[in-house]
Amino acid sequence: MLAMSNIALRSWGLVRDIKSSRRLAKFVRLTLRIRNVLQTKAHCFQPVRRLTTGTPHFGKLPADLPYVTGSEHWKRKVRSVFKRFDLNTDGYVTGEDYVAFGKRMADFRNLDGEKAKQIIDKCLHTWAGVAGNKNKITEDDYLQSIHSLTIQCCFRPQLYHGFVSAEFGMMDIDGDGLASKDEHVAFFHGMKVPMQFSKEMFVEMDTNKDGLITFDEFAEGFLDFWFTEDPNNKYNHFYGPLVD
Ligand SMILES: [Ca+2]
Ligand SMILES: [Ca+2]
Repeated sequence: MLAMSNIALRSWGLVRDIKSSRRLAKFVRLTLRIRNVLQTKAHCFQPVRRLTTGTPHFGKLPADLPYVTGSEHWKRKVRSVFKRFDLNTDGYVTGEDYVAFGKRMADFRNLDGEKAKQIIDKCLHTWAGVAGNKNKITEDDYLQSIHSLTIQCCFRPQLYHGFVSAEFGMMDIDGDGLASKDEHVAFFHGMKVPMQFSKEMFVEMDTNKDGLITFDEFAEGFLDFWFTEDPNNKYNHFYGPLVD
């Protein structure tokens, strides 16, 4: 699983050549809709069973999600995430920011030693997938790279094994396959988002109202945040309130 995640994360890679992605995107834009029709769900759907507590059941599959036009609202969401993870507010997202994010989560849960290290390691694992061979990412790079990736047909089927799993893994601090309210608060605290916003988003994400967030529920919110452009989507605050 880890190897699969690493492969998928590298392929998500915000680090890859943006110019190449743009050239590819011109071709992909023409073929994406055709491919989405031709792809069966069985081909696209590769659930991360280790992270689920029952039969995986996603409301939407990555290939079902609409083409991302890159609207102003969508850009605002992406810029908001960038600012959340630029914890030292120096204008770059770096490994240092992800370490700080992990430390903030560990401190919030009063964890130190090996347990804190495990959290930070998971954050650095996610950073490695984001960064690839770069050591820092600007806001514009982040925006352009993510948009290029969202319109690549080969990227969507890999999502569950890559970024969704990695981000859920960061939130699921104790690794039991579920995100509790406390873990969600810690995740928001890691990004310097006040607790009240965690409570509001948790209610939205916990669709079966059992007080826990499954991988399925997390994935639904994640996919809606990154692949939809509705200003009224209930997951717009998936990473806290949007910045101006
Ligand atoms: Ca930074
Ligand atoms: Ca957990």
